[in-house]
Amino acid sequence: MAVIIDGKKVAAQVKAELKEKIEFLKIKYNKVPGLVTILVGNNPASLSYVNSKVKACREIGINSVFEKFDAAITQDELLSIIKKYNNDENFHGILVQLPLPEHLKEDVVIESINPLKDVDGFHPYNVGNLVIGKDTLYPCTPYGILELLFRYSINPSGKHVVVVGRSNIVGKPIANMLLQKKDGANAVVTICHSAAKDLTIYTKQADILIAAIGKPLFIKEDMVKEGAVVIDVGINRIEDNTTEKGYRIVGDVDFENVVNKASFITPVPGGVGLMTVAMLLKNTITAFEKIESLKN
Ligand code: BQF
Repeated sequence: MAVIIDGKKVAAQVKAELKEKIEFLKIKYNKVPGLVTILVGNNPASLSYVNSKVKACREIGINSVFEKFDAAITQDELLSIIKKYNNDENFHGILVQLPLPEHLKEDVVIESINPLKDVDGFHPYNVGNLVIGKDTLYPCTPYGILELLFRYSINPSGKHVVVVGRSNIVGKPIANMLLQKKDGANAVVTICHSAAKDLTIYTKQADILIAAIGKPLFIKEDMVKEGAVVIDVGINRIEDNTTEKGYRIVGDVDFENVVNKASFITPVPGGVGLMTVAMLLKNTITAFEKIESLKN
């Protein structure tokens, strides 16, 4: 039976530390970090993510503003809102909740954010810095995975990490972060994805398996090496008539069976997702400190 990694506990711990840090920053700078979260449209999942981010900010003392726009907002209108916040000294983080409606160009919108305020770490400037191993604003979900490993004393150095999935939000950045010759990283990394003829060939070799493929319960027991660390990044809705809502959320890993084979495993919900939000708070504080330090 694996140790079940408690994302709720670790996220609460991180948030408590960040709250103290903000108390200190308040004394040092006589101001607090500010984050604006921009939501376009009415996607219910996005709305619930944004609400939990705003709530988490307020819990720890980040000044949080929520800007909600109709799905019909034009690209130019959205860009001018971002420009306003790029130039507003009270805001150190700008988060545009993804996905955006079809008519808005995600890449153009992301590139319009001041890279110093890009708390999602999606701007090509920050992506480039991540790849070459410079300190930067890291994408929140991969950053949260590294934090979970660290807090459970799981040292990736010299281990074989297999990442299943190649998204710009999870797969590519986590692979690059774990590859760096740094404390908390220094792994041998394989990235594989849905086009593989037989994914099991790869997944079976993982000391640390990161599932970010977006398919419910895809990683089965026979795809996992005995004693592997299994990190489940998936958030999938599957039909379940026994629940009130008619669905439930499951990960990319067949938890019920894989739990018997792994040494550590993250649950869904209650695993990586909560760390995503905690690391957004951390990035907002990092952006604040960087921006303030540039003023001297
Ligand atoms: C949990 C996200 C896909 C697309 C856009 C806790 C979150 C999720 C799950 C959360 C996510 C996923 C977020 C749990 C933010 C993570 O207990 O399992 C928290 O709020 N997330 C997002 O903002 O945009 C997404 C996934």
